Amino acid sequence: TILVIGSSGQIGTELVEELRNQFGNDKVIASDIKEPQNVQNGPFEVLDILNKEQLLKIVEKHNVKEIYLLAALLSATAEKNPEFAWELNMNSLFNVLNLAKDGIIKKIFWPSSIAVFGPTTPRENTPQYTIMEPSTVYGISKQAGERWCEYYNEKYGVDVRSIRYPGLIGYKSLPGGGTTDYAVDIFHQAIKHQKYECFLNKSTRLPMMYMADAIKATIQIMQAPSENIKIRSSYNLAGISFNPEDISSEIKKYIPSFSISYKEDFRQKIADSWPQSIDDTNSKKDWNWYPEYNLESMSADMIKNLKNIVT
Ligand code: VAH
Repeated sequence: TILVIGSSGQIGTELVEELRNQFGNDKVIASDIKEPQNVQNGPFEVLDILNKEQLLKIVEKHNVKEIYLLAALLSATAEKNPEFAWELNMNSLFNVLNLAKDGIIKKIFWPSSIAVFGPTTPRENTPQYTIMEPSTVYGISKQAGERWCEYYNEKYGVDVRSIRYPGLIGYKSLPGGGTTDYAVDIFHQAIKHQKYECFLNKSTRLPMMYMADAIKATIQIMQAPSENIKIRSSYNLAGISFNPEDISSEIKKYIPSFSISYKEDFRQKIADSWPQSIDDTNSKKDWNWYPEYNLESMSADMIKNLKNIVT
């Protein structure tokens, strides 16, 4: 059985759906800190990931062998609450890693992020191995988490797998508290109001990815034979790189009256500390990763689907 922690979040929502398609509704336990709003088509448990006893109870009750740990504070929210971000992002990981160390579960997925990189990292085609001096609390927690994943793998043989996600864009769920959130919100506002005020300036180019690709990568890395997963910190993963101006021209193809304006806030500084594009050669080589969506096909799919949802 698989347990998804943080199942109501941006990634969790789509991941639970896809895992249930592939493995069956009853094989995937969704869990989050609160009871979900929408109807669930499979088992759900309320879980505060900082509560070890509650976690163990759920794992034993459902005979969970695999955990996807998606509960975290994202970059922007973490800057507003650094201490809690550190507590949540780190202790959630320890709680799950320790279950594997004790032999109770067999496999872990833990998401890292391009936020592990910082202002001193080469920004174009950022390599797998490079300078990493993250300047955000979120980035520091992801960087530390990567070191711990590798450590638990080396020391205790824990089978933990991880991806450094870029900004993720999807129509089924909303991001909560990240710096790349604009790239989802812009589609919603374009369809609703034909205009968008962007909190990043027009030339802020960042690595992004369509959610379908991200979910594919996540399940693919978890399905790969263990010996193929040579990197036990976290894999670079690349999709699309664009700035607000690029995406706004793309949206104008479908919504000609769309207009974008710019008003930078504190998130500009976070974005400026991150890479613009990523080299993901190792993911391609080790577990056959390839992305399917580019800016054009991603935007077309977002608009087609969101038009039916957003009114
Ligand atoms: C954030 N979406 O903006 C996240 C992400 C690439 C950054 O990890 O915080």
